[in-house]
Amino acid sequence: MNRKGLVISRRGLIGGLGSTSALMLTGCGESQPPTYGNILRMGDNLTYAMQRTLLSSAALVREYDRSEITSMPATGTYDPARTDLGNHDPQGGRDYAVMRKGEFADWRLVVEGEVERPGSFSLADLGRMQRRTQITKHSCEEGWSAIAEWTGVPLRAVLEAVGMRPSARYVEFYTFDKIADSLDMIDALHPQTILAYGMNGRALPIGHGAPLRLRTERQIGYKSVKYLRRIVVTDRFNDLGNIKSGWAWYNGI
Ligand SMILES: Nc1nc2c(c(=O)[nH]1)N[C@H]1C(S)=C(S)[C@@H](COP(=O)(O)O)O[C@H]1N2
Ligand SMILES: [Mo]
Repeated sequence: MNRKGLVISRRGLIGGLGSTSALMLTGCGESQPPTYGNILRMGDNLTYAMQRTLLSSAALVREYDRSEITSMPATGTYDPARTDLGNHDPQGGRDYAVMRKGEFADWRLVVEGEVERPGSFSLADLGRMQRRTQITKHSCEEGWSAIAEWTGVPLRAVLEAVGMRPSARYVEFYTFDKIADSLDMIDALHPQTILAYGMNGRALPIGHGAPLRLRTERQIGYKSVKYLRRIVVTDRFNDLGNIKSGWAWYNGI
């Protein structure tokens, strides 16, 4: 479904429920995204308020059957070591090349910030934690979508392992390319938000974000950040670049 269709159908829904303002008030704690007030990001306001008000924060996206899995292109950065792709980061690219050579045995996911026990996790560490497999549809802002099976550890389990402080409000994701992004706690703790190390029953391929990527199933494709290396829990919202470049911080589907 395209964004326009989505907005129209939600308007229709609101009309059916009565007054928009009454509806907004019921969800007031969560009705404004952190980008509120940025005129370029007024769309965030609308979609965030609508989704947070109309959907329960625990609502699951649809999961599919194995038989419905489709092919999926590897897009954006599909190899952080390649210097000719968008979002290339020279140091990240070099680090990535070294770790890939060692089949990611030396790769660690660093988790720090507003947590009691900052630390790092190897792939083996993550593999020993709670595991979730889900077959979901990925929708890219460029208009394509694909269905794939993802296996990984719920982000919630990793955050619980390091012990979030009461001040924790956002989770930031840093990668081997220039991409960085963040989630609020509603999406970070959602049961289908996982750190995936497997795709379609095999190790996550390089093109799709090896060794570890985020799956943010309730938002558009670019929020499923690939090539993770560091997670920072913060007590405030930071614009990590996407908003400055004109991409919505919140883009629910
Ligand atoms: N680190 C990183 N993550 C990224 C991107 C990227 O270029 N770099 N592209 C995003 C976009 S726009 C999409 S649609 C998906 C594509 O995932 P895929 O390559 O597995 O299809 O990854 C997202 N995550
Ligand atoms: Mo995308």
